Amino acid sequence: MAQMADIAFLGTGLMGAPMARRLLAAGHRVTVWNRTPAKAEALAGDGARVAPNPADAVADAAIVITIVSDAAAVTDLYFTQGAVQAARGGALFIDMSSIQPSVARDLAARLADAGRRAIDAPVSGGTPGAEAGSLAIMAGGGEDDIEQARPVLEAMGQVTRVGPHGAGQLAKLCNQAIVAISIGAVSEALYLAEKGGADPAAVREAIRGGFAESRILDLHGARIVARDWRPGGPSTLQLKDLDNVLAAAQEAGVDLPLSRQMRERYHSLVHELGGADLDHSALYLELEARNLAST
Ligand code: NA7
Repeated sequence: MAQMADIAFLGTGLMGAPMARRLLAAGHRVTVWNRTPAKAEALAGDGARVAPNPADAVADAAIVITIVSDAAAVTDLYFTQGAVQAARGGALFIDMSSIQPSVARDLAARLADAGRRAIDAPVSGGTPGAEAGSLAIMAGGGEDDIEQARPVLEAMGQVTRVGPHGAGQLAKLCNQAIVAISIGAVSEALYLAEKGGADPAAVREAIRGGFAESRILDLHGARIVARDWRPGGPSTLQLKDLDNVLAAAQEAGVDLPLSRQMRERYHSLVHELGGADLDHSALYLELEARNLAST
């Protein structure tokens, strides 16, 4: 039986809420806070204590988990809204948001200066993975810190240490490049099926189990066939990730042509076609618009 921890959980959005529920179900003592209070209050019935602000939430916590939109939000929470200062000395901060690796390294250094410890541990698997506790968790940071966090993280998914601070975020970007490019590939295949005179739903069924099988063909392919664009993963966050992929590529001195193209197409979906809050499988709409424009 894993040792139960006092956990502060900041950010109970689409991903954070089911993740916090997994921690509560595993028996941890969890205090939640969310900028829009109703989303945190919804967890009271699951046994969470609801805090009025981030500083109150972290006061007694050994572990502080954050999963918010982006680097600006994490930095704001840590330093402007005072979560770092209000936490106990030696508290372990686990940021599960997806942010730039360089920012994760900077945050870890700033936390170390403040006598706190940090891990970057972004996730993949979306809301179904969060609900099932089957997220892929990519952890960067010190080995001892990650071992301390492991029993807590394992309530939410499978944990792999991929390197020092920032490496978890780099792994997530590698993952997001594959996700975006795969959505692009599945979109093209299903669009060709539709326009070429086959039944796209039947084509998806027929190729499952062959070399083209993937979670993206399964889950996002089903969304595309049903034209169900309700967000599991909002397109605006996919665009943020692709911007971060390109920044990391530049830092590493490499060119990633497919990622560059996907970044342009998600930019168009989000900023020209009004798709910011649609699921990232809505890249299909960009493909349709692009084809309509060229006919
Ligand atoms: P959501 O459902 O859009 O949730 C984003 C969360 O971040 C939500 O709780 C927001 O609070 C919170 N947020 C955003 N900005 C801030 C600031 N400045 N301060 C505090 N809290 C903030 O996204 P997901 O759950 O799908 O994704 C979360 C992360 O996982 C993201 O990095 C993805 O790329 C992966 P709100 O409820 O809007 O008040």
